[in-house]
Amino acid sequence: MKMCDRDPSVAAGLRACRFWEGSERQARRPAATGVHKRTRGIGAASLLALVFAALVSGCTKTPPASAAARDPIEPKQIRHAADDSVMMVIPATEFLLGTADAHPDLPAGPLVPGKVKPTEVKLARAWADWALEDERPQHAVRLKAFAIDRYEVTNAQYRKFLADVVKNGDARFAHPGQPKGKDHTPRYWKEFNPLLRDPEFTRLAQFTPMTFTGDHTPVVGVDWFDAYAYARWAGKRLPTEAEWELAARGTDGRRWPWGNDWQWGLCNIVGEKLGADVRSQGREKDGYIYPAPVGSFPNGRSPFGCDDMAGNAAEWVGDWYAADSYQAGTADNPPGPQTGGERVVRGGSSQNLPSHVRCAIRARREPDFRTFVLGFRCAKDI
Ligand SMILES: [Ca+2]
Repeated sequence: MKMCDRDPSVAAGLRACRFWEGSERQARRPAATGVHKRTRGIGAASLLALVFAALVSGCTKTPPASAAARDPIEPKQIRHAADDSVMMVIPATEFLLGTADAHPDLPAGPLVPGKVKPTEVKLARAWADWALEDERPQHAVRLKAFAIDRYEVTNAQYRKFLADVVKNGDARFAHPGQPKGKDHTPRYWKEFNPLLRDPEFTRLAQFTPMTFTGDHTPVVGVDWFDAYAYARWAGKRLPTEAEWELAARGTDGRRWPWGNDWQWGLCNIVGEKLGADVRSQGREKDGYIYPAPVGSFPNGRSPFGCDDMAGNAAEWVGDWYAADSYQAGTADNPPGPQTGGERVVRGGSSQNLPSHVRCAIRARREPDFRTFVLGFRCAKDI
């Protein structure tokens, strides 16, 4: 699918959006709503947003106090033996869910002459509007105490789950809506380096056998049913969307896990220059083109001590997605919509831009969608 135009000035970056979109699934999506129809525009505008964000980073309005000063949370961790994981304890609290800013990533400011075309600025601003619609209204939410994985679930952890369900079946853990005959093997454990068969990605790929199977990198290529079953197997559950956001940003409403100001090198996202040659030469500021070992960015840790809440693997959460689910404003332990066609995905990935790894941004995918940027972490009641 040619979802991006051939403008050579943006083509390389647009490939990142295609990674995320998953062309084979895109064509099978249900009848588009007004929100869905705009999906194709994300990629083009995402590149432009990055370019623009980089250009205006020097004029972003900085919040009055440092995030750390306003959010003195003392992270507390526990161990969960069933899947040998570390979990962070999130005490019962109230916080503001969603976004109040009109253009948090594209503040008004002087453009650099000759660097950004007027049409690109327009696209970037339109994209920002789209991205924030479903994050409003920002509203107070109260959550009971819970624990959430410090890290994304790794391949090593997932291997133990897979060995068990291959041997003993998954009947104890499967979601009732799971397709019959479901195979929980991650897509890229079986289908190594599929992108190399696509000439458009040849220079980008550079996968090794460890890219998607390394013990310490997040398991990706898993769908929502895989994530659900793993969580049940481990004696956990998927976090709700609200829980995930609290764990990512704490209680002070910060944009990214470390604070309100964008900084390169605090998480694994797409490269700052977005050129195929730049990517293939490994000159990304964060050091990774694809998934990084979990916990590789300690300075980007969340106030509650969770790692990789911005970027690396994007993460399934438990909720169905609805663009207007914040309108209801459920105040106590919001469970999300009762039904839907897509599940919420949080945190953005190694192929996303700064705006797309904000704590409040809401992505979504069909529950049987698998892509090499999408994994998960688990939560549990305490
Ligand atoms: Ca992540």
